[in-house]
Amino acid sequence: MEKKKPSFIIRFVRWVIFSMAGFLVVGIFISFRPLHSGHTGESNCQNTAYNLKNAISFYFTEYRKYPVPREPREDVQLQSDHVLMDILLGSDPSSEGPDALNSRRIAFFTGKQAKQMGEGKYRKGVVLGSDGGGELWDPWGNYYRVLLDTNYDSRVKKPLWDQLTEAEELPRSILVWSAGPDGDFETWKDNVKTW
Ligand SMILES: [Ca+2]
Ligand SMILES: [Ca+2]
Repeated sequence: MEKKKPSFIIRFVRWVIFSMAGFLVVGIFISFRPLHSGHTGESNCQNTAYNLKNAISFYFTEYRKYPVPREPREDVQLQSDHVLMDILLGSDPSSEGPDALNSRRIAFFTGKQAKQMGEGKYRKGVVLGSDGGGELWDPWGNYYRVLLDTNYDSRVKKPLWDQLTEAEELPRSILVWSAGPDGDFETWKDNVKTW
């Protein structure tokens, strides 16, 4: 006896069910696919480095100087620890005295809260203290480094690890960089920088 062919409706319903199952499998695969953490970390790091640079620019616009205790004769290198960040977060401990560096207590920098890494380290954001001061950490548990044109000649020495150009000086006023995923400032290929 000849086998009866399934009707068009049944074939259509089967086709719809198989297609939906296919989409479901693809959707599950995409949603559970691990994110490339290195890449997302680098773009977060780049954005944060520019935010820090902009915060220092806003500070300069407000106070017509850089956030350092005394005007040095040389350019000054800092890192995103309490010394710099307390000032930029509007919580400078000397804000009342004559040496105040942010007497208007303006928060020039705002950022997401950092995540704990253990051993006193944090990553990807700001750790606020009880006094409102804080520290800024990169996505791999290190501070950002900052070089400021505090002798006001509109240029800064290029960090030695940067081998992309032969120039010894850069026509910049503020440099911000991170050691990158390997946590080593000397290995320049993975470093994240604002110039
Ligand atoms: Ca300079
Ligand atoms: Ca590095």
